[in-house]
Amino acid sequence: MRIYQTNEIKNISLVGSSGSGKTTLAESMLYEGGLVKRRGSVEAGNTVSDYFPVEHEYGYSVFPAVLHVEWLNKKLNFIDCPGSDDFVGGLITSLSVTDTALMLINSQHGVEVGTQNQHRQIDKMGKPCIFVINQLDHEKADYENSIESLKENYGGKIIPIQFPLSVGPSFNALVDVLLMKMYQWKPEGGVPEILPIPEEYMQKAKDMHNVLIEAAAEHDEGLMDKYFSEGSLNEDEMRLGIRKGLITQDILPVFCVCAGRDMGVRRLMEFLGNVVPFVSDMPYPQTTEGIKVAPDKNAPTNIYVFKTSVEPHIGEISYFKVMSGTVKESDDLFNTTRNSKERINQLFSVAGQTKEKVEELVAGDIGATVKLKNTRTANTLNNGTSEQQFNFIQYPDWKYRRAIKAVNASDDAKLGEILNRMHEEDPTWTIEYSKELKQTLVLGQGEFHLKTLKWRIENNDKIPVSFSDPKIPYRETIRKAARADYRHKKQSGGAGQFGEVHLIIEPLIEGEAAKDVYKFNGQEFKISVRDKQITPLEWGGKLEFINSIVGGSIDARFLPAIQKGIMDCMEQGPLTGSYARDVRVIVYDGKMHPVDSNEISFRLAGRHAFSEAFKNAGPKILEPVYDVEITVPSARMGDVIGDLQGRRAVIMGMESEKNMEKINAKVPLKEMNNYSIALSSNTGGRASFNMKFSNYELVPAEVQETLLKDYAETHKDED
Ligand SMILES: Nc1nc2c(ncn2[C@@H]2O[C@H](COP(=O)(O)OP(=O)(O)OP(=O)(O)O)[C@@H](O)[C@H]2O)c(=O)[nH]1
Ligand SMILES: [Mg+2]
Repeated sequence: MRIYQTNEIKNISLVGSSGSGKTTLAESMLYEGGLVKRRGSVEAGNTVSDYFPVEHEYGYSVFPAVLHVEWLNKKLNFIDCPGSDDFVGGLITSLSVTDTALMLINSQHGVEVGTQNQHRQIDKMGKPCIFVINQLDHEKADYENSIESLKENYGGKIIPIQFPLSVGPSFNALVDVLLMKMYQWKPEGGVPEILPIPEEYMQKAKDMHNVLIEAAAEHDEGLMDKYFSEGSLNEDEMRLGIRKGLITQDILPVFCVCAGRDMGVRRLMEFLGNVVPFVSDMPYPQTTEGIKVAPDKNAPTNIYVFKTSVEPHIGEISYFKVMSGTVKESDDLFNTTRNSKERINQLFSVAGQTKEKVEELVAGDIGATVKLKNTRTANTLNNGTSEQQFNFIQYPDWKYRRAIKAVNASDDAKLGEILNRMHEEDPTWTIEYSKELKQTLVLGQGEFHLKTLKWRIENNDKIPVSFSDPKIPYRETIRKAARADYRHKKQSGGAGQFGEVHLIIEPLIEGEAAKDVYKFNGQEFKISVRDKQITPLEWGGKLEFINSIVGGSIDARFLPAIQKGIMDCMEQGPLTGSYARDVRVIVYDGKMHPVDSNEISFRLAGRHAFSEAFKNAGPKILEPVYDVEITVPSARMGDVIGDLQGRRAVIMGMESEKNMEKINAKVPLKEMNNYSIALSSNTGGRASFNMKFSNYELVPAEVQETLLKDYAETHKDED
């Protein structure tokens, strides 16, 4: 294969909501570029992009697929991203290493929630974006509505380059207002016939052409002058102007295709080859130390591994972008992220499952290598002349979590290793072993995201696993002050044990100090603070421990043991065994024995006194509450609110924007367990949400009752 130079390479992400036709378009582009002899289809499970068995089973893309075509003497690298919100990690990764987004719009729906979410991401990352209205042959295709919804969302930046002459099954022609030509296809698509624009469409075409020229002129002073003096621009000038507008994201051009029948695809590729920015046109990426790195093939070699995976027939494979310099076969590189050496044994240019060997790849190009020893996603490798590192991919927070375990306990250790590897493949699969819940949790973006993880483990690693509801990390606290004494005494055989502790506990409230006198059952207890320790707790909240012992009733050396005993109990709260938090403990009296008192006795006395006082101090269970933000089409708002109310949600606000409603709510974590599934079924998959931990709140009385009952039930045998 030819070696492409930096100024011959363009990197493009195929994005758009699920089912808009990215994989189908990729297939048509590869066919037109001569990379495949037959166009496969998603239905038949034989596309170049969707080559993982799990993708065939689901019938849609799960992993971003790296592809390339050679077109007009240029190398167009594509990454076909999965469209579903569940696989947003792949989208973010792909956008990070490409310069342009080709955003497909399903002409049946126009702009969808998925489109909006993805465009927000593109915008945040400052990437040029080209819209492509697809499926124009579909019975329900609606070009006008698609354009309207684009204008509604993105305003005057939307510049249509083409319009179809008819839509639906009869679709076979469009007018291109950049070239001012009509394109027409035979039923099999492919190479179009290029014709003059029919008279009846001429005025519309001219009007759109003028809008395009104005938009193109606006981004370059020279072009503006020319436009004012001559009233027009030639094709090359328009291309230059559009490229500048793309780079600054001021122009969002709109194309028309029918990917399924290979119509409009060649013209789109021509535009990509001629107009879309080269790697060197875009702002240079920065290293972790803020150094901008130009895509210069003569600079020191730096490659950034953006994806690692285990693939059918190949095994471990690492996909990378050459950030600077040139990488050659047999290069010895150094992984600066992990401080280890790597040898590049083979280099490939990739088209899905097909990997074509190449001798070298230059700055700006995307390729793959196999059998690296110790390299993971997001590592930088270089040739030892610099220590630069890149790390520009920021992954979103989780939205859906499940507890996972091996069906056969003997697989547990192996499962741990596999889960770590899965996280390295896709960092949006997060793994947590919770000591508190005694569960291994997998956190991800949605039900299908985690189902895919399960599918991979069961089918690739042959380990049956099961999912269950994750436990909720409840907390316990108290609502009022209480007092308790406890004497620990043991006198069997040799040395005895003796320790007695009198303590008061009360809720620890920020800014409220301990009182001088406490009253219980008419009796007064005077407090004189001799020592105070505030311990921030690992699980949130604090413990304040006050030594108010007078007259040496307990020796100071036993106080740490008492505090330890209290911590034992805080770690396993008396109500449900959950962590306790926000408590003040005042040890004001007790008794020692000159011989039998020791640390263990005071630790036990402290634990029991605390436990008893806790039970009398109006103990309450707290639950984690999350801030949830939901974006939903206005028409489905009622269902979504109704569902939220059934989840004990508190609605904090609503905002409407372009036929969409944004709802902010506080929802207990317990009620969010299957939220992504419910939201999807309430909105036909047209809504999205994100959630972030907010705070702990008291559970309602009836919930507390159920929790106490459940705990008593499961711990019956332990008493
Ligand atoms: N009628 C018609 N159907 C199309 C066209 N393009 C794609 N489709 C169909 O739309 C469905 C989805 O196409 P895909 O190519 O899998 O869509 P995608 O955007 O890759 O979807 P995800 O991988 O889920 O993000 C498939 O059934 C395709 O056959 C088209 O131009 N016309
Ligand atoms: Mg796809």
